[in-house]
Formats: sequence, C-alpha cells, structure tokens
Amino acid sequence: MGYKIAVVGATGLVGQEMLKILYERKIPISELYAFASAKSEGTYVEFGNEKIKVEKATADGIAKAEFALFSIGEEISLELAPEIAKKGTIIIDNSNAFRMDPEVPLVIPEINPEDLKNHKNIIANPNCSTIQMLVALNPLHKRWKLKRIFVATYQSVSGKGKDAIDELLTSTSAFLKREDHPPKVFPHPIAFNLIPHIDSFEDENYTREEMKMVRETHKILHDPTIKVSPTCVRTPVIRGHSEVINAEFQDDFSLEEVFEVLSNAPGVRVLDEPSNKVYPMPIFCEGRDEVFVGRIRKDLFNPRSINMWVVSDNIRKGAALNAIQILEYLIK
Ligand code: 2RA
Repeated sequence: MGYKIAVVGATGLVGQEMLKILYERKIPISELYAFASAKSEGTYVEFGNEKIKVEKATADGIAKAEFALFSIGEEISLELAPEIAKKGTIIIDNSNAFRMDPEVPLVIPEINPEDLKNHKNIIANPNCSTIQMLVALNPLHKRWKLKRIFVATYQSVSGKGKDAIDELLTSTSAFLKREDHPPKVFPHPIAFNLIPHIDSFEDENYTREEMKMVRETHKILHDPTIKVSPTCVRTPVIRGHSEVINAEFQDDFSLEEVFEVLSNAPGVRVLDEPSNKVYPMPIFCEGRDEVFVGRIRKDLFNPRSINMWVVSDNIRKGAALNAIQILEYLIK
C-alpha cells in the first residue's frame, strides 16, 4: 500500500531535498513522479538508488498524483495549483502564492497541525525564516504568551537557489584573485559582504521577506496582536539560516524554566554551553532536522524578555522537511 506522490520542482535545491527525505523517512509510495519546468524535461533525479525521469510540469500530469509537493516558484504555483486541486490532488506548496489565503492552512506540524483539518486541497508551507523562529518560540509562547518579537536574520544564499550558491562561490574566488565579478543574482556583491535586503521592498520600507515573518506569525499562532519587528539580512553562508531573537512575554518566568521548556520542545535542540564554546552554527546544522537554539539569556533590562540565537537548515526544516511532515500528518 502506498501513495502516488509528485515532487514539482524536482531539480531545484528544495525539490531534491524533498526526494531525499521521502526516501529517508520511508514514506509509503506506490508511484513517484518528478516534475520541473520545460528546461529540465527529460533529465533525471535520484530517489535512493533509482533514477526518476523528469516530466514537464502540467496540470494534467501532476493530477495523476494523490499528493503533490510543490517547490517550483510562486508563478507556476499560482498557475497550476488551483486547477490540480480541483481535480482532487492535495498540494503542499512551498511558495508564497497561497500563504495568506484565508482558505489555505499555513502549517508548521509542531505548532498548528489541527489547521490541516479544514484544507481544500491546497496547504501552504511557511517561509523558512518564520518556521525556525516559531518552532523555537511557540513552546515558550504556550507557557508565557508572546507580546513582542524582535528578530534579525542572517540568511544563507541557498534560500535563493542554486544560482545564488554559484554566485557566492565564484565571486569569493574572484575576490581572492582581485578579479571583477559583477553580481547577477543579488543586488550587491555577496562575497565578504552582508546585504540587508531580501526580496522586494514593500510599504514602510520593510521587505517582503520581513513582512512574511510578521504576517505568517500572526496566521500560524492565530494571534494578530503579537508585535513582530524583523530585519532580514543575506549573509555569505552557503546553507543554514541564523536568527537573533529578543522575545518579550506577558508573564514572568525564570531562565531555568526556559531551558526546561526548550529542552523538551518538539523539533528543538538546545546547544548552549558557553564555557565549552557550544552554541549553534550553520555549518554544523546542515542536513539536520532540528531547530537549534543557544546563547539563551535574559534581557539585561527587561525580566520578561529573553535573547537567543536560533539556527536551522533552511532547505530542510525551513522547506522540504516541513512539507513532508505535513504530508505525514495527512496520511497518518
Ligand atoms: C530566502 N526565505 O532565504 C527565502 C527562501 N524562501 O531567500
């Protein structure tokens, strides 16, 4: 017994991670389809020891599957997903296309799996920077109620895809050889630099990436009163997003209680032994499922606030793994 599953965007970083995780977690599959844009048609992707031929993403093709994991970009999701959903396929979409649609559940399985009950064949996967922030904060929110979040992200280039990784590597090498390497993927050189600009600018000079963190937090926690103050920054790191978080709660707590709650929280791993130089870092989180939390300490001037440093593999828990955990809920 198994399910007919399609990975749509199978040649991208997230699509390939989805195939890897489907295999690792032994998801029961009777037929596996790989779809991508026309330029990858006829190429092959790996699934365990098998090679799967990539088909061009079309509504009729994808509708052969019972479940379709989409990571092919907002435009194609908007074009294909509604039609495929009408044909009965359940879509878990990793793009921004449907996240704020009131008819579409936006789900982090550790937090709001009950929202899956009311899906209408499209479910949205949240943005990577929101997922890791909320996996770390929700257990504390359940105990002491969040009032305000200040967050600064340090996002790796892989969040922008394979071309962005290539740009980091080639521009780093060019920089070391003192050669010119004008940026194509990023708005400024990324090698040996930080770019406080991810996605386009919206109202009030916040970026779309920053506003995703605000709006998605409100939707997932069902609480539009939580004040979220984000700044998103691209860093010359290949994989793994990091976040500095200062969170203020409504009720009193001790630091020992925070450690206890986080140590027992689903999907969280506390790495916090400053005297032994133990704290999360992106190079050690690559390929791991957990959201890593460290540098946990009380705010010096506000006893109801804490500071922490949160790191996670943005391609895995920030995208592919979260989608497959949603799938696991649906087939359970
Ligand atoms: C990024 N958040 O890191 C995006 C990917 N979804 O660019």
